[in-house]
Amino acid sequence: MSEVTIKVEGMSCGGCVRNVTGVLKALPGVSEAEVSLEGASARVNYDPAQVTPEQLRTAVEAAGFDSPV
Ligand code: 9UX
Repeated sequence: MSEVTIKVEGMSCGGCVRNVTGVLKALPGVSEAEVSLEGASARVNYDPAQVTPEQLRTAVEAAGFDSPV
C-alpha cells in the first residue's frame, strides 16, 4: 500500500469534499481517501499494482475539479 497527496482545486463546500472522496474511494485499489477543503488536497492510500497517482488525478478532473501536478 502506498500513500500520496494530490492537489484538488476548485472545491467550495463540504459537498465537494464528499463528492471527491466518493470518486476516489470508488477507484479500484483505493483503500482510503481524506480530502481537505482548506488544504485543497487529498491524501490517498492506494495499491500501486491497481491504480496510479495519475489515474487519481484524472478521476478528480473528470468529476469537475482541477488536480495539477
Ligand atoms: Mo457545494 Mo461542490 O454546494 O461540487 S457540492 S459547491
